[in-house]
Amino acid sequence: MNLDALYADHLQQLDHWLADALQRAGRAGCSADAVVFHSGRQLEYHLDDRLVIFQPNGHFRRWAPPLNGPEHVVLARPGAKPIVVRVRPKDFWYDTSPTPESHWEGHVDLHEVERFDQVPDVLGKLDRVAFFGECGEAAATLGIDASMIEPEALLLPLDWHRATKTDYEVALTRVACEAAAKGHLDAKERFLAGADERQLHWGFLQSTGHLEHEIPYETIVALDAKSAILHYQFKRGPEYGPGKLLLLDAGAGHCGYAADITRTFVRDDIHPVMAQLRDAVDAMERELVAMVTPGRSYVEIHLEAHRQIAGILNELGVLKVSAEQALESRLTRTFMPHGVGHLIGLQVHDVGGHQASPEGGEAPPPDSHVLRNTRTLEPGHLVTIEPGVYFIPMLLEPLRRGSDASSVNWSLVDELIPCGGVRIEDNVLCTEGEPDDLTRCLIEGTDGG
Ligand SMILES: [Mn+2]
Repeated sequence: MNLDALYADHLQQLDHWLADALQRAGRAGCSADAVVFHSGRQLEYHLDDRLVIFQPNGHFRRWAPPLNGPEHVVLARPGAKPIVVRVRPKDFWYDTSPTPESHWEGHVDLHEVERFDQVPDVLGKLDRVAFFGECGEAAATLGIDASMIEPEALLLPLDWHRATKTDYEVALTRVACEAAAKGHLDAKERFLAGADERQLHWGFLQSTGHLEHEIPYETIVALDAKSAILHYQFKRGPEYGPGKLLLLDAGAGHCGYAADITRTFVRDDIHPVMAQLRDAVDAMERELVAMVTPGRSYVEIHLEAHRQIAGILNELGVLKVSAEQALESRLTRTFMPHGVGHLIGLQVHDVGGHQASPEGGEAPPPDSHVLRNTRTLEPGHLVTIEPGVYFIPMLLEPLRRGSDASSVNWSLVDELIPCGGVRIEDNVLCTEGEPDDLTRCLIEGTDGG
């Protein structure tokens, strides 16, 4: 993998997308020739001198993914080499020593200053330049008018283009996926050996080689019934366990790019229907992954998940009505109340998923479904596919009391509620041909078995 060459191609592609975005913005009445991307400003906790964990914003990071830290800027102008100003303060409290030479540095016009107020000395006067970043003060220091901070006419096309990953971005994502997959493999062993949720979390960090603040999102480590809480945020210690089922939704990161993997593992003494459900969701997920092909609406994959879940719940005897009737009565929404997945990249839930076009326009999911991505798939789109089936008391209760109550086998449901739920999630690249599942092969070997 030659990151140096991939980065050079990446910059060319970003240049092309930036030119396109500036043209669209121009047609919408926003005249800019260039953009300054600011990584962000360091925050401290209120009335405290402790630093909030810093994360550069995605639009900045796309230009120089290995460059982390506050106050750095990229000045990007179509057709010109990007100018990067790295702000490296003189400091004896924190380590600001030079970073090792990296593959990207030779491809940009790189400058270094000690303070942000020296950045204008490098960039000069900035006319018709837009500013991207959350810090209006920084824009003012650069002499950029507030009206040019993230103008929507420019933000929307740049968000739109974020969905398509360059080969360089895919290469960085693969590194994140390898770390995350290792974490899942190790977690399976620890779970079967009886680890509790805290031990599973610590083990995951250790096997990915990540510190707590380096993972792209809070791990979801849920034993048994807690696996039916979609974003279960706590971790129980020895007071609970060993569990019979583990739902682990946990990822890793590399240069800002996220991997987002979910696996559900069961022990032999789990309720046999839950074990069958796990295998059925796993098989369904493979079929949904195969649907990640260019020209297909992502919504179609979501609706297919509901069709398949209706069939699975009927076959397992959870529902007493046909799959068709279950869909008709919207019963599957009780069991999969979330979307089938989302765009992924520099943000775990990446931007632009609900845009109808590069210029914007809302493309909401149909029929009040919850779904973070409604785009038509294109080669380069990187998405998650993550169907799930859960027994969530809060959602089951209205069904139990409602007019469709007789459609459900409640004695079986009551046996399954303590088991929680199942989710299987992989990260999938849409290509010109077959979809490229970046994660399943890492967890299960190339045979997929
Ligand atoms: Mn996800």
